[in-house]
Amino acid sequence: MSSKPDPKTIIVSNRLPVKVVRNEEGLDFQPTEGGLATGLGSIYKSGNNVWIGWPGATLESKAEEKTTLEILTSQSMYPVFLTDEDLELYYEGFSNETLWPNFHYFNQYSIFNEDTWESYKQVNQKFADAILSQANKNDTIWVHDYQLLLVPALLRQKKPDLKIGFFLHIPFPSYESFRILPFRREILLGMLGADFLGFHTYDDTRHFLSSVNRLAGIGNNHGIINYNNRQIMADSLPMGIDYDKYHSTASLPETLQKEVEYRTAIGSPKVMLSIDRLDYSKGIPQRVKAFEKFLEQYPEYQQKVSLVMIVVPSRYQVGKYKELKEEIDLLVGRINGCFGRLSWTPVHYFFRSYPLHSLSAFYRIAHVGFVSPLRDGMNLVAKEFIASKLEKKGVLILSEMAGASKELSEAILVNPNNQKQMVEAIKEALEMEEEEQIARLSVMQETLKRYNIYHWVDLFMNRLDHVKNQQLAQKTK
Ligand code: GDG
Repeated sequence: MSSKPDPKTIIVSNRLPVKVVRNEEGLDFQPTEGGLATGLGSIYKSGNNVWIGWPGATLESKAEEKTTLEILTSQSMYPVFLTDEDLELYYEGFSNETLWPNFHYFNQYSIFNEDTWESYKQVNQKFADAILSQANKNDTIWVHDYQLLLVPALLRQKKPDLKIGFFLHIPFPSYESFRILPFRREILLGMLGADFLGFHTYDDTRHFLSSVNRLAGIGNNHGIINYNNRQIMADSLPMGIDYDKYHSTASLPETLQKEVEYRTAIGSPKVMLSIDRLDYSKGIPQRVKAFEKFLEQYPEYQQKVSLVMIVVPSRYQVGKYKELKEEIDLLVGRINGCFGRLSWTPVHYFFRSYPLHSLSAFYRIAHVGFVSPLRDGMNLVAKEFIASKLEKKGVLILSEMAGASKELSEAILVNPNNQKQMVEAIKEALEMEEEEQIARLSVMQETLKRYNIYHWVDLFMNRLDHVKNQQLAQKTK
């Protein structure tokens, strides 16, 4: 008698939650504990579940690939090996120079190129093949993000009954932006291979449904799409954070030690904080310019407040990112040169990343969290800042253009393009009474505690199950 294997869940993302690093002794495997890795950790590590993705480095020989495969499979991961050319064309090219700018409304930065599109299709096929090599009929597949938009349909073609979920971590743009893409229809049909499609916000879902309707001629009924005799659902599902982790890290001895160290070194009575990857969507120059204007307009705040700005290196091979770095360097130099004193640095700027307890110490010393992206799918930094405020004191300035603003309405909400409003928001934040700070933060903490990352994962899986059950019910009618 043949026994059927237990159904498993396969998580798929461009990057695995581990990074291969080459050192003198050979290959080293370091965990990359992002929000997604934490939230999905309990899933992929249990039973025979697996996480499929690129291990973060190109490998130089078959022997290196073999070692990587062995080590990763023993940790419930399965690698997709990419070549330097794949990375240049599929990742830096189509993903980050075509889709990323288009989805963030930076169409002037979008490059349309047949070669990068071909590579995107090929690499999506590579991912689909890797998944198919691991997937059985009753398995659940959860595909993540804009690098893998074609994967759901590639899987569906080969295994029509698979249960496939897809989550987009960045905004889905309005039809007017999306329709600019030359390969727009193929992309939509790729996504429609999924049974359930999740987005951070209601607007992202609405934009997706509108494009499906107008570009593929497929309508919907309150997010339910009927396509190829299959019921598909699209819905908004804002991603949460591991609230308890950020809350408890904020009281660790090493965090508190760093906090004292940073507070003393910065010296300024008040601290504003921003943390982002180097990215033009994050509105970093606009934020620095608003701070400059603030110091000019309200000189009484000079020597009283500093902006601590952490910019984490990212996608440095992509031309626009290099230009952005140069722009930020110049701006920070200008402000510090113009306003700085021996005893006071207006902008403390760090182009590097930090371990979690240092990040937590920065969240702790900040009176104001200054999160002002021009466009952001969600923005987890805003949520982590709130979760780290054990005494409930602190003010969040948050861009309306971040998905997080839909949940965190007690923040001071700003349009990052409106400099005057940003300047006034800084003043309001610095002058807010403690009682009001506590009232606002308490509400936001309650929201984030309840709608945490584990809740998000459960909700996603429940929705996916629900759609699949509806499909079965429809079939048996
Ligand atoms: C994409 C979407 C969406 C940052 N610096 C350090 C560090 N970080 C961590 C933060 C946070 C994460 O990186 C950044 O997350 P964001 O949400 O702010 O932004 P993206 O990287 O652009 O993420 C975004 C997200 O996907 C999830 O769906 O919210 O809109 O663009 O967790 O804490 N972590 C450490 N050291 C650092 O220096 N350890």
